[in-house]
Order: sequence, then structure tokens, then C-alpha cells
Amino acid sequence: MKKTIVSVIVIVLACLAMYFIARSFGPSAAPSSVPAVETAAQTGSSATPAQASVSNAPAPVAVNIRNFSFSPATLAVPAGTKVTWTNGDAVEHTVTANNSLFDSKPLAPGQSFSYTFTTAGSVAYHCAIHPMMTGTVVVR
Ligand SMILES: [Cu+2]
Repeated sequence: MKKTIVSVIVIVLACLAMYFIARSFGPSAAPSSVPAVETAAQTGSSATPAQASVSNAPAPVAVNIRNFSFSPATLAVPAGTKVTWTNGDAVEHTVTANNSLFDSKPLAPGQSFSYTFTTAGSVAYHCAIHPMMTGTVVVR
């Protein structure tokens, strides 16, 4: 029994030593191991790790504008979610709510627009320049 505990402690110490050695020698070794620890510590947040440090706010969500469409076109998010649209096309687009809740005005290629949804409900939106481009955000 005592031997088992001692060998477990030795293994843990060896792992820690290897971790710190890898950290101090290779700069590429640290980023691969650090996010894994953080992801394991966070419970609810999934796809977007960057701004998930604010624990009581829902994780922000990104929508890509590409090939004259919103991707994903339909989103379901909890109230309080900040959604950011980024124009990945070579032409201008807008993100315009059908009910005038928000309007990005023309976004140049590479530009982004963000809106934080606070009220439950379904918000349909479109591109004012290309009205066939449509999307929906369902706020729970
Ligand atoms: Cu457009």
C-alpha cells in the first residue's frame, strides 16, 4: 500500500517535471498543453474559447458572411449572447434586422459587426444590398 502511494507521487512529480521542462525549452510545447487544461476546467462553454473568461455571460458566437450567404444562417443562442458577423466576401454586405432591431450599415470586406441579443424571440435579418441573403437568430 505504501509503495503504491510512493510510486504514484513519483509519477506525478515526473509528469510535472516533464511539463515544466517542455515549457521552458520549446515555446511550441506550451500552447498545446495549456488550452487543454483550460478547456477541461470550463464546463458549459464550447466552440468559442477566446472571450469565454466572463463566467456569467454566454459565449460569443461568430457568423461568417461568405459567398453571399450567412453561415450559419440560423443560430439558436441564450439571451445575452454577443453575435459577431464578419464579412469574408470581396464585396460589401450589411447585417440588417427585418424589425429594425439592428443595422450594421455596409460592411467592407474583412469588417465585422456585433450585436448582443438580450430578449428572447426570433429575429430575422437580411443583407440590405442583397435581399436574398437572409438569416435568423433564435434567442432562448
Ligand atoms: Cu450582401
